[in-house]
Amino acid sequence: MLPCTVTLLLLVLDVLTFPERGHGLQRQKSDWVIPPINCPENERGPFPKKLVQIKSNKDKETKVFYSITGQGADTPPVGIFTIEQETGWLEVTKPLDREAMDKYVLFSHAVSANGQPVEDPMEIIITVTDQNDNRPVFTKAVFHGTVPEGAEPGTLVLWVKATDADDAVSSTNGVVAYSILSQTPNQPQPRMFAIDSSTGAISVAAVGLVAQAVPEYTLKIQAADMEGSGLQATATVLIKVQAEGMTEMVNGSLTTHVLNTATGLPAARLAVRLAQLQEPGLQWTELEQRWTDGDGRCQPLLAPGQAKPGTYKLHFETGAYWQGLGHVSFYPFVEVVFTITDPAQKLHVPLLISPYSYTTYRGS
Ligand SMILES: [Ca+2]
Ligand SMILES: [Ca+2]
Repeated sequence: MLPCTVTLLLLVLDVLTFPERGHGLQRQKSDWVIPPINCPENERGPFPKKLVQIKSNKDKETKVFYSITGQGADTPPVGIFTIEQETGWLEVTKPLDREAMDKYVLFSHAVSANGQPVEDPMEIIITVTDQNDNRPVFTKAVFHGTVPEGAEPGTLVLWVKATDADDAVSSTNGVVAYSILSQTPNQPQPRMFAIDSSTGAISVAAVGLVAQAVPEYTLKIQAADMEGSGLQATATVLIKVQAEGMTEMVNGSLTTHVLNTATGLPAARLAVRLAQLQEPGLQWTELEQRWTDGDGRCQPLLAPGQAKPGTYKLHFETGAYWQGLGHVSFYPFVEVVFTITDPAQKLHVPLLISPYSYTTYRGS
């Protein structure tokens, strides 16, 4: 004897049959699962192209006419899917674009010659399967970073990012892997920096960063989808090597300094990043990155005339700083969010830190 929770919906070959109404039993929705119909994007014609044949077993008793409603049928985008009313063949009429719409929910209907429904409407889900038709796109053509000279291997310099519109969940078409293609100059050795292939974090790979010898490195980097074996994009990374104690205190419209209150000394070699809240969608966009020098100061984060009214954020990598001194900090980082209303006014945002506290104030 069959258990009463038997799946009543059948997908045999290319035929999708309306679920039978239970013989006096109340049908429970959980009893039947509609298999999604897969349709690859960018299909070549000729169109219309058959996807699946919808069938009602009532066709043994009466002539059945089929129709569909829903997304892609009678609601926008209208007319992508049609059904042959007498045969029940569901067809796609044009190439699909998964990146525009990855799923369509339709209902199929079956009526007799006098227009009376002979079945309950059946939900049909069409899943658009991915093709690798988008290459990765770097969020910037040129990324800028700064590193203090003498920085130890492992020191984080900056992050790069590339996006890919393809499917990164059920395929690797949208999974980007990063690599460094070249470094100029190749001194003191060719691999001064390394990139994390999955996160895009660029860090110091070798000792020997000396500002006087090489004040700036140019890296050519690559992002490739399919985890590195697919379509490619390239970008440039400029990394300034900041000389020890050489920060010019030119007048800027936004400056900072960091003081270690546990020792009373300036906090040197602490990474500071400036971001601004920008449209679209009010996201934090990183503007600048600096390292504090031996005086706990860095080059102005905004040069005179560069400031615009808006909301800004200074991100201080205090956790890594304390870790470098052999301490554990309660705060993995410190972020100070502030508004600039008068761009002409000089703004100084100092930070005083210990492993267990921090203080900031508006200076000038
Ligand atoms: Ca892709
Ligand atoms: Ca695609």
